[in-house]
Amino acid sequence: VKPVAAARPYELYYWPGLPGRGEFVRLALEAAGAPYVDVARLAKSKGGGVAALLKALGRVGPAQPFAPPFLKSGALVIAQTANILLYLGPRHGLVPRDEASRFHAHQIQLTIADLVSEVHDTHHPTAVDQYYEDQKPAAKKRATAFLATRLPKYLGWLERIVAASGGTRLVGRRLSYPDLSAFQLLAGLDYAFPKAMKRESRRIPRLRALAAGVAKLPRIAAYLESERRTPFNQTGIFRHYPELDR
Ligand SMILES: N[C@@H](CCC(=O)N[C@@H](CS)C(=O)NCC(=O)O)C(=O)O
Repeated sequence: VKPVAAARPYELYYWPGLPGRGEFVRLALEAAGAPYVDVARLAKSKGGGVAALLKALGRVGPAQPFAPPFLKSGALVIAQTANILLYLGPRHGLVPRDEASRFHAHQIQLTIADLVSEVHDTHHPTAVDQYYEDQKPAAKKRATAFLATRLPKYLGWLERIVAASGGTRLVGRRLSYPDLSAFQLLAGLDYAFPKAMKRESRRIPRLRALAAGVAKLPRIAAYLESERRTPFNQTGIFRHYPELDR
């Protein structure tokens, strides 16, 4: 009998030192108990570091990623957070099997990606490659508008999806990858905009309960306690600038 070959670990490529968009992928890998190497966090002597990320990012070909995160699975290279999750979901039972549910999960994930971009733009409204300090007045305007209308609209939508799916999850009644992302989303928003989120929380009881449940999943709870989990900080997407919160 041929021994079953051990599955090769996935290679996740994301900037070290910040949770960023890589965290949405990490949470899925951790929830699945899937072996993975976080390449840029690996020592340079072990073939890791930012140099390894840049080398992989610069490898020209039809599947060349535009930006991290990207995932290597064997010979396959997949970029775009929602696309990576679209790939991982069915491989690890993190999405129901039927086609409609898969597209609903992807639809939710793409919408979360839109929200993540809008959060990013609250501190970088004018130019992605310039400092926050150089675009503060525009950031204030953008954050004010975001908190007044966009945040409640997105969160209200997610809350209604949970209610319509049976009250506990985003897709049907079992855990799926958008639930993990919703947990990360709320954690990030709580960090960045504690005042606004205190106000919003009354309107999203089901989403709050969903996120609290995700944090208690044994693998996720263990991950959150581990050094693999990077705390939010001022270099990621979710940044806490008190002047932008209200
Ligand atoms: N839509 C992409 C966005 C990827 C992205 O913007 N990645 C950031 C880090 S979170 C980056 O490295 N951007 C570099 C760039 O846009 O030049 C996704 O969801 O994965």
